[in-house]
This record gives sequence, C-alpha cells and structure tokens, in this order.
Amino acid sequence: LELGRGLENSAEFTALMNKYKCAIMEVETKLNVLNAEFSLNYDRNPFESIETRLKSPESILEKMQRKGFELTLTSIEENLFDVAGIRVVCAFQEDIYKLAELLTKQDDIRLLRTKDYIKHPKDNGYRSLHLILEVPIFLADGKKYMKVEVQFRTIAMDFWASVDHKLRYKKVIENEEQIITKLKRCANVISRLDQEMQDIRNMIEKSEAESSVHREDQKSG
Ligand code: 0O2
Repeated sequence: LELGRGLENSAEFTALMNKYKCAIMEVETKLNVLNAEFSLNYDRNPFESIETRLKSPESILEKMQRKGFELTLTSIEENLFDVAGIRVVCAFQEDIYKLAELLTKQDDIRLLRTKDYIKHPKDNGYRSLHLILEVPIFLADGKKYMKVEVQFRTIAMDFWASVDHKLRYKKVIENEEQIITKLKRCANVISRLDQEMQDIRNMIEKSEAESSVHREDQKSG
C-alpha cells in the first residue's frame, strides 16, 4: 500500500503520526521549561509564542512526490524532516541562538542539521533558524527517536514570512520581478530593524548592570 492509494487511512499511518505528535510534545515541553527558567533567572521570557503543527497527509504526499521519494512509511520517516514542526517566535535575535544552544546541548537530543537562514538568508529574503532534531519518545514497546523541525524566528522575521506565505498563493500576472524586489527590500529593512532592537536591549542591559555595580559600590563604601 502506498501514500495516495490508501496508506494515509491505515492504522500504521495513524500510529506513525501519533509518534510524531508525541515527539512534538517532548520538544515543546523542553522549550517551555527553558522559557520558564529564563523568566525566573533573568526576569524575561525569551519567546513570545510557540506553535506546533503536524504536517497534513496531503502535504506529506505532495512533498514526497515533488522530491521523488518512495511513498511508504519508512520513506516518510527517512526523508521528511518536517512532519513534526515547532515554530518559536522570539523578540530578540540573540535569544534565538541562546535557546537553540540550550535545547541542542540536552543529552537526549540529537542535532541532525542546522539551517541558518539568519546568517545566510534565502535569495527571496527569508530569514529563520531551522534545526532538524531527533528526540526519543518512550512507548510501550520501547524507545524510538523521531525527527522534529524547530523554526526559530524573531517577531519581525515571522511577520515577513507570514505575509510572504499569504502572497505565495496568489497568482502573479504582472510585475512579478518588481514584487520580488520589493519583498526582498522589506526583508532587508526587517533585518536592520532586528539589529536595532537588539542594540537597544544591549544598551539597556549594559546601563542596568552599571547602575547595579554603582549601587553595590555605594553600599560597601
Ligand atoms: P509549511 O506550511 O510551513 O509546512 P529541504 O528538505 O531542505 O530540501 P525544505 O524542507 O523545503 O527542503 O526546507 P526549508 O526550505 O529549509 O524549510 C521549509 C520550511 O521553511 C517551509 O515549510 C516554511 O515553513 C519555511 N520556509 C522556507 N522558505 C520560506 C520562504 O521563502 N517563505 C516562507 N514564508 N516560509 C519559508 P513548508 O513545507 O514549505 O510549509
């Protein structure tokens, strides 16, 4: 039985999707724990929102066909990295790298691939940090590693990607070149905006640190 010929209605397909759901829950919990710990230690939450999604059978089929993979369950597990997807939106770019580091250094997580579209944006201007991970899930019949894609974005990057995603489905008849150029220009503006916001936070943190040293000095003097 193949995907598109009934496999997606089988008990085996449902069981596989359930494993991906469990993997999403594991990684989502890890991220929520990091967020809570951060907010206790530094009085701020590194992320604004977290969204999860399981790829639909239609999109799985479409991607498998587009990439020319065999339409079996084993092939889905081997070749698709984003059946289980998590999107984390942060206010500041530096928090993205901090969270990604804290997540990937956990000893049960295997990091398969990092796609850093922040340092190396796509040609159209898309920016985001993608991590392809494997996380163990514990089932009645033992432990199994499942793949999960985590996308980290700033609010500004997410804004650009959401608008881009909406426009993607529109049929462009005229001015295609101009639209592409304009979208890329917006991506550049957004990148500068992220940098400015990060600079502002760094300045505030520096001044807070200095004034606390000053207070300490006054106390001891
Ligand atoms: P959806 O609806 O988010 O599920 P690869 O296996 O590396 O060859 P893949 O998987 O296409 O190819 O990798 P890529 O491009 O690194 O990551 C794909 C996902 O990133 C997309 O998922 C989007 O979520 C996001 N993405 C990548 N490029 C763009 C872009 O130009 N604009 C927007 N808005 N999002 C982008 P899906 O499966 O396309 O869709």
